[in-house]
Amino acid sequence: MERKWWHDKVAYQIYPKSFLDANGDGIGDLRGIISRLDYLKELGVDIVWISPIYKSPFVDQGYDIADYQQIDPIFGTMAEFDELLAEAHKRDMYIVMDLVINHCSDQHEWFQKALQDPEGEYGDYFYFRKGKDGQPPSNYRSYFGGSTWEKVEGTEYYYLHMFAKEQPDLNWENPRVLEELYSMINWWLDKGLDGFRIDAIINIKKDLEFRSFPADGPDGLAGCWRMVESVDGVGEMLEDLKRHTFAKYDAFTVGEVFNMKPEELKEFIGEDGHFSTMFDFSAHKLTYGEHGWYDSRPVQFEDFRAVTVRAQLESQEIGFLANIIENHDEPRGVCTYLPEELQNETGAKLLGTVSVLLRGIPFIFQGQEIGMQNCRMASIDEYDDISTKNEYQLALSAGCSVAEALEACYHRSRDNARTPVQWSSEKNAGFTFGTPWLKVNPNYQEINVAEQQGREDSVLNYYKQLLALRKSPEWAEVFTYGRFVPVLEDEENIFAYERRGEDKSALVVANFGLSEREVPLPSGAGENVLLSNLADVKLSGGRLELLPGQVAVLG
Ligand code: TEU
Ligand code: CA
Repeated sequence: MERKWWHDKVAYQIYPKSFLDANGDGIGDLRGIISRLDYLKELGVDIVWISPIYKSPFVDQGYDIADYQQIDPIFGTMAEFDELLAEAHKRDMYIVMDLVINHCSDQHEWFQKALQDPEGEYGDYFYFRKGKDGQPPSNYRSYFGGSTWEKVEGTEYYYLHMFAKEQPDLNWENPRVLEELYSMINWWLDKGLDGFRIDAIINIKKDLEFRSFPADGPDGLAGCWRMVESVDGVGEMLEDLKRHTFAKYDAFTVGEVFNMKPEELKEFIGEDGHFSTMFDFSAHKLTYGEHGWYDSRPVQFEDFRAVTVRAQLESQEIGFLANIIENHDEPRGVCTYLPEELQNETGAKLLGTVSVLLRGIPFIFQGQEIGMQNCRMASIDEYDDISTKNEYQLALSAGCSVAEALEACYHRSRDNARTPVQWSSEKNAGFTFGTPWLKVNPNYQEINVAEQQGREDSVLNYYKQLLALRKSPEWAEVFTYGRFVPVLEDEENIFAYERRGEDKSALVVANFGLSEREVPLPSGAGENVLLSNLADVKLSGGRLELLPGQVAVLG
């Protein structure tokens, strides 16, 4: 496998509104990010992905872009962005922005012009279609609920939006749209940007017949992903995109790809794949309910292990996956993948170790490094997220009580990851001296950066050791290129794997159970303890004893 500059890097996701507010308006900003670059460097981070900071009306928190070449004033200025880029590069760090090009905001100039004349030049930048017998062109349900088709008042036309109605889908069949998007992307890369995280990209290829599907819910609609899954040709679009942009700059790209067919992995992340890497969402998919959040079930350990192992085995001959336990669309990993008894510092370290040492590019979401947790809200009014509001209503109309619907939000809401980063035990967790745009998790008195910086056995200090181990001259080769070999697969509640390099290997053994365990060491395993989340690792006669929630890395 040809070596690439990003293979051995560690990435960190910043959700800018909630990272750090420097000017007291309650919203995180570029100044805040710049002031914490040293913190990230010290943690061991190389690549920083920043969720959208472009000009936006924030209907979907910046994933609705009104101008791709401007920084939204709530975050700062283009000069501050340039400063951020320069400061990152000075520290040998890389900046990756979010590329949201399946759709834009309804406030974008293109869409405003299109609305004035759906049959004109700009109408063709989007998907305007006439309705059928007073009904929308098809029965698709958008990802955020309701029809994907919004009527343009005073005309016969509807436009397509796979997400909110304020996020009209861009017409990727129109060469002028591609020209505009490619030149915008290259404009950022010319500035020195190091790459992109590419949003919802699998949706760009539509079946232009827009056929209806059998309804799959009480609303009489069918999930719009059905249309995406039933059409070929996204690969050609992605190749064209890459050839005209990223490839020319050796940029790093990470795709947000749902609904890919397993046999397409090589096409997506192989040596000449569409992207450098893409997220492994297989564990996250275990949280899906049949109809929505309200009927989702807790993740079972065996399933978590099985899907993670499968993704590792399927990808390792092909390329690199991006490994996550949480992001801005997911609840906190500690609350999702661990039993309640382990939703603590021990558990945060356990989960972090298992995720970070997998084969692939580790992505850490802000706050994960201190073990931040889901946040209870007193009512739906305390939530901000558009998707949460939709799922809440869905739960109520399915017959859930208010308490049940709120409980579902507590487990699944995207806002669980979006509460402000807990920097200290001061007012508002040190996130802002103003009023935070979203509630601060009340547990900030116990869980915060400042406290953890001052305590040797904190989650934060553990993450530093973990990343340092992964990148150490001694072990970087093994953890970057070593094969992933699952071991001890018959042991209940044990997640264990080897990373097998050319001339040495490391072994990760994690006890996700609540009782003490003794397991045999696989033959040939090294007996030096490289890292553990609990002080004592008992190792003798080829057997390893693990306390509940304990993980040990041997080499
Ligand atoms: O997400 C795409 C996506 O399909 C999932 O977000 C999912 O449908 C959603 O989380 C339902 O809970 C990306 C971004 O990550 C997300 O934040 C945006 O809202 C979305 O695209 C639209 O741009
Ligand atoms: Ca601010």
